[in-house]
Amino acid sequence: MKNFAVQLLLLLISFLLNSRNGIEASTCSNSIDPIKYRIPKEQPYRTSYHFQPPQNWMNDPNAPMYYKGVYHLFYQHNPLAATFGDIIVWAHSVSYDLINWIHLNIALEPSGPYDINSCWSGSATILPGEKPAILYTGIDHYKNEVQNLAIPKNLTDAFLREWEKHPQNPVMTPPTGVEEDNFRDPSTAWHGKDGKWRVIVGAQNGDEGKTILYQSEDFVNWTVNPNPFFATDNTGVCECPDFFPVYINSTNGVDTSVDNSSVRHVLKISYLRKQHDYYFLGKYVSDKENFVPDVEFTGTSKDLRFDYGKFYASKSFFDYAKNRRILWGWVNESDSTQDDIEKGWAGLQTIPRKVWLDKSGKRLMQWPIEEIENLRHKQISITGEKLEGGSTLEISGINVSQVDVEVLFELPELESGDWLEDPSEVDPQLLCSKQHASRSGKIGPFGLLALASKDLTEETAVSFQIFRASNRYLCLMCSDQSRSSLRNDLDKTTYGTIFDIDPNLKTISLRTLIDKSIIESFGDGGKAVITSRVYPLLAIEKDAHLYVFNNGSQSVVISKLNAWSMKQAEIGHEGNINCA
Ligand code: DQQ
Repeated sequence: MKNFAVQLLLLLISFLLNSRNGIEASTCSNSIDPIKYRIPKEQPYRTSYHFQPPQNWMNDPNAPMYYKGVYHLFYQHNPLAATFGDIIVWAHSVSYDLINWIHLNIALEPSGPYDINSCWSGSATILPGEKPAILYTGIDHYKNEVQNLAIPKNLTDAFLREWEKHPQNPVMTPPTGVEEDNFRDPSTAWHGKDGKWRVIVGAQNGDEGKTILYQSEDFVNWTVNPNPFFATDNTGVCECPDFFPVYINSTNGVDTSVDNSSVRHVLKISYLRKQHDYYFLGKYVSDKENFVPDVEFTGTSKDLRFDYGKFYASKSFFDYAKNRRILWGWVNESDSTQDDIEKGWAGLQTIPRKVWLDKSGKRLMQWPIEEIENLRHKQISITGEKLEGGSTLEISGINVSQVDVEVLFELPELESGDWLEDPSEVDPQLLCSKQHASRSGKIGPFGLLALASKDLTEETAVSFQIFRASNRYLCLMCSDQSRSSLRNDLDKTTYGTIFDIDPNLKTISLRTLIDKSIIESFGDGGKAVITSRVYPLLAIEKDAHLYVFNNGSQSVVISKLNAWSMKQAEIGHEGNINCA
């Protein structure tokens, strides 16, 4: 009965959303026939407000864009199974607010010799005259990687449902010095001062990872630049490069083509060997057509990452409706392939994040988009509560298995923090995993115990610990999965990062978005982010608990805490992604 009501609601939503555009729902017209919808009934780990396909496998976010009032998200999808497959397609969903979605028909699927073995990742660019174009990687009939162009069939369709592949495909083939099976993931293009388009493509030659720059006047005929745009030794392939400007003095976003003295540039690389997304702040030297990072890649924990947890193949876009740059990232599962097959799905996207340059100019800041706050309903607040060393405080009265919690901790004198001899030698992930959050330091660890069972045999501790070193203070932020589940057959890697804090800091904030099996935590206003996947056995649904804790010997004060149960996002379906 309940299921029927939900289905009815989804149909109604889909109808209402479609009728806003005067468009009829399309039928199952694509040639790939997905298996019948078969998500099992019991789904304690399926999220309620994160983006997920109706079923089966999802990895990279592709070509996110805002176009004429509608947000688009395409994604790498195996329509046939909950595992990565031999044939990967571009699935497509649309939204008016980046939170509630309508799933549409598959947008790109193998069809020609240039993509017959899969349509891999790529990006969108909006060309003059408000014409979106997609560049994507095709796995061709030789299993080589080539770049292809697709444009919407009908620009008057607000959902841009159908895409036409260009007759000149492929528009880029592996150039000299690039391995034929390691040439992929074209970025969003930018327009140079000479009126030509530029785009970068990820590549590999032996151990060298690089991004290759192409130029074009018409977006169809592309010329390769002989020198790499950016290269790193001993890294292997650069996947999903993302290149964009950020304002020096504003949190607003800026269009990808802007290049003047008010901006700096960011290059993000997903290094396959590391399975992490690293970003570099630096200078775009347009006359040499290369990128010079402020700080070289070291391959250590000192390199800057968007997220120090599970997060990969991210992609940003400029949302000109709200003048902000938004970042999406793929969050893989931490359970087994067999679990994924049984669940009927695998892969999430993070809550879209606004990204901007920190005042220091040395790192990016990230924050969940404001629209997510529309899902907040029942609220619990605490102010001015002292947390003695060794104490915990339960946050109850709301549904804490899908919750948005913001805490501001008042700190004791930073001078009383633990001493760190040589911060440059610290591996924060190792430090977080060597000592469980139950260890006692001086200022911390303190933070949240998320998705915890009543008896605390299951808990994921998201914590801060303050350290002092000569002439500086630092905060270690950890997300400790070691006790996240009574199950042992899970990837329970503990994540961590360490960052400098202001010597006059009096308070530090932690915002955590918990949604069944994902915990996304934003430390110090978005300076450091850690995403974890957890699958508790006991701490599910009504049996999940949330605590604030302090294991430091010094007290901290909960200066302000607000936690909201989160409503379920509304998901509509149209097309064959959910038809059988
Ligand atoms: N995923 C895609 C590739 C990309 C990789 C294939 C990154 O295009 O390099 O699904 O996760």
